[in-house]
Amino acid sequence: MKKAIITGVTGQDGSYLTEFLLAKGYEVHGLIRRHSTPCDDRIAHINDANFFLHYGDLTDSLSITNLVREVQPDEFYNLAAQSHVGISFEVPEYTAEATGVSTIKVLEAIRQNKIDTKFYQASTSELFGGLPETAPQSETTPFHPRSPYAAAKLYAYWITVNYREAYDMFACNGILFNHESPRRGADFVTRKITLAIAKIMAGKQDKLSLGNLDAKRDWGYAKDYVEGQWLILQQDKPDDFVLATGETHTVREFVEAAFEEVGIKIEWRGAGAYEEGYCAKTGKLLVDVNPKYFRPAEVDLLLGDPAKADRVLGWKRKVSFRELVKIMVQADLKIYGR
Ligand code: NAP
Ligand code: F7E
Repeated sequence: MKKAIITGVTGQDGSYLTEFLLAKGYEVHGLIRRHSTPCDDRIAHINDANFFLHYGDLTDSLSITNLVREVQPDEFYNLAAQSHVGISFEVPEYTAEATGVSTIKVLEAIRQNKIDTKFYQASTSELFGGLPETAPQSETTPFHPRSPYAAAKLYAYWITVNYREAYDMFACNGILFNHESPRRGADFVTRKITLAIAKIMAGKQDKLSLGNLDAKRDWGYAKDYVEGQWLILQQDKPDDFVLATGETHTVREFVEAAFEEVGIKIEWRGAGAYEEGYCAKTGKLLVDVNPKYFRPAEVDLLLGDPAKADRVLGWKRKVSFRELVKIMVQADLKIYGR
């Protein structure tokens, strides 16, 4: 039986990856932080004798060292991070520690304890910075981080490559474009939109306030992406891979598609900070822009080129943009009783 450690096990990807690996017959060990109130909603339903949780924190090298010594994993998935780009501008130093420097703690724990494990680092399309002239972005596109989050992930990316080259470790980066699901955190734009629609339909919210509607993202379904994470570690040679859909949409398009799921056509009026979205049928104001959601520096256009993942891993996204929107809207409508 193969053993895997997952940091970030309570997160969106960690929870899907746990289910995926357990279904493949792995013994799964998750690193979990202590909270004053339980924060394990995404994994609370997993009742499996091969699933173990260990208290610790990625900023604490002792908990990482103890964990790898105890478990002696075959595979290590480093998914934990302060993962919110906007919030990284408000907590830049903590983000550097939790999202960047922590990766060296894991790599050193593996190296110093001579653990023979394959290592996966959760790298990100944010590394590219989204300058329009760089699209579509692939493994060879130059990096240009545009946030404290992306700068921290840049360190984590390169230290992973460095340990592969310096110590011959099986260390890989998955450079993943945005992937979403009903388990997406409520403060990421897709889930914020689908939750708001469910609440508006239930009469519990009047309108949805957003930031930059023009930002373009390559949005896929998280379940497809955790399979890609696993595939990256099943190769004979360690390498870095982009996982993306190869399709991009604006935030505005996501809003339109999500409202269409509940039979509402959005009519836009105004521009920039004064843009508003109205129900075409009733004239009710449903969407507006609040500049407090603008970021000090924006990533304008992410569009991934997943050709290498297709060629080498045989990986392709399965769920389309419209299917993703439908899955998320339906799941949130259900939460609010519809
Ligand atoms: P997420 O839902 O925000 O989950 C983050 C996880 O990290 C949570 O389990 C969180 O634990 C944990 N964590 C945060 N700080 C920690 C610390 N100091 N010690 C231990 N655990 C800590 O993120 P996600 O969407 O699943 O993404 C997984 C990884 O992929 C992240 O590294 C993210 O940056 C990266 N990524 C995500 C995407 C995407 O579109 N989803 C794309 C590219 C890369 P708590 O529950 O205790 O807060
Ligand atoms: O923003 C715009 C915002 O926060 C997407 C993380 O998983 O993917 C994620 O980072 C876009 C941005 O995700 C709101 O300005 C407009 O342009 O959903 P997001 P993100 O920043 O792309 C990458 C790949 C990661 O690695 C990260 O960990 O939407 N936007 N209005 C808004 N964004 C938010 N959050 N809230 C708004 O109201």
